[in-house]
Amino acid sequence: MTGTVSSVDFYVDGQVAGTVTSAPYAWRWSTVDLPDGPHTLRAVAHNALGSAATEVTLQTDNSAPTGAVSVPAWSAQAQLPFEITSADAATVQFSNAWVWEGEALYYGPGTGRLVVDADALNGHALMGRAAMDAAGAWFGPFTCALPWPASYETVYRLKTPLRATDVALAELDVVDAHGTRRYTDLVALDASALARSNAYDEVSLPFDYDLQPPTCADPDISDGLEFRTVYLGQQDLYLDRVTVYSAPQPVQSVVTWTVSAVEGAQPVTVRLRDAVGNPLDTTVTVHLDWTPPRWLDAAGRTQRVLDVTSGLDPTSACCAFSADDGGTWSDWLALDVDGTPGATLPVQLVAPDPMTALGMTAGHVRFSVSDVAGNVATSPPHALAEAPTRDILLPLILR
Ligand SMILES: [Ca+2]
Ligand SMILES: [Ca+2]
Repeated sequence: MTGTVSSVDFYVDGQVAGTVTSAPYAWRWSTVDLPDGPHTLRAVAHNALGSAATEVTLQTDNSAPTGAVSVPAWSAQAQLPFEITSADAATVQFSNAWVWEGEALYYGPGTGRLVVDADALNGHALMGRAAMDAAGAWFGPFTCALPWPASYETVYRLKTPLRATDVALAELDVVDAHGTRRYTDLVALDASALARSNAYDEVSLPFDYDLQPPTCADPDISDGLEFRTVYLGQQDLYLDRVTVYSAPQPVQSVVTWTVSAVEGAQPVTVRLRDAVGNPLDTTVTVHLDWTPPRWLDAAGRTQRVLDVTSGLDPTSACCAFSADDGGTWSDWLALDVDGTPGATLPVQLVAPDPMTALGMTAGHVRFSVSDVAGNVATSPPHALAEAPTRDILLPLILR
């Protein structure tokens, strides 16, 4: 068709879904409210001479994948296996609780305010109001928590009242060193980039975090990573939270992931995505313990022991005897220990009489026990009987 295009009509399954009257005649189709399956999209361009149409058929899939994730109850290492069961997930991503609430980020004076919002995942958001709040930056958190070098995806959870085209909402970027080092372009966010009016949607910014230095060297200087939102003041905008995930990797039945090196319990969010990107988030609790059980007091054939993190595994308790002051040792002998696995209070181990158990005369005993995470502790040897104290006889002096 020749001549200047004056408008383009877009039809979804035969129904008018949008009209664009200015170049470049781009229209962003939100498929979120369509049922999964095939749909036709027809574009009709008009000019003074008439019209011309083009039509495509597209499959929509707005359903999250199904899947389940499990981790060992306890691990002695921060790198551990995640078992993933899913028929339709294509990729997997992890977030070691890398979540920053919008309402907890910094914002320039007058650029926004904290609001209660039932649509926000935690009930609170940072909001900029059109014509009331000034355009300006929402910034921070200056985090140094992300391991490097590694690739990530920053996910902004945003909402605006009206999914209109040609309404500039915000500009997003990822920076550190107070904005002097950039990890993404400045991404212009149009109101039509969100899938629905007045509902939260996610906007993703992938980035490569190649080098942390020279940032994060001085704990008194906040120069770590920022996930910035420049609010443009044209239309109301809500920021619920920013979540950082690892870059997508192919789903396998077992995927190894390194969690934060912190003993005890921590949440890890696992995001499965299907082939077109629909996400399913599952948060599992990972427990780390790399400290072996601690030996307390010992006397004769008894020894007390404690593990405060994962707790003791009583079935692992054993002892060994030595008849030559610790030069050589008997085989380990399993002990019968009362107590439930995971006990985090002191437990007393009692060795049997070495003559009864092994037919040997022994002078020393030592113990071994594991915690539930599998860390093994072996006690120092100690004498089975204290050397007899010599009675001291004092002369009785009569006067
Ligand atoms: Ca929030
Ligand atoms: Ca332990």
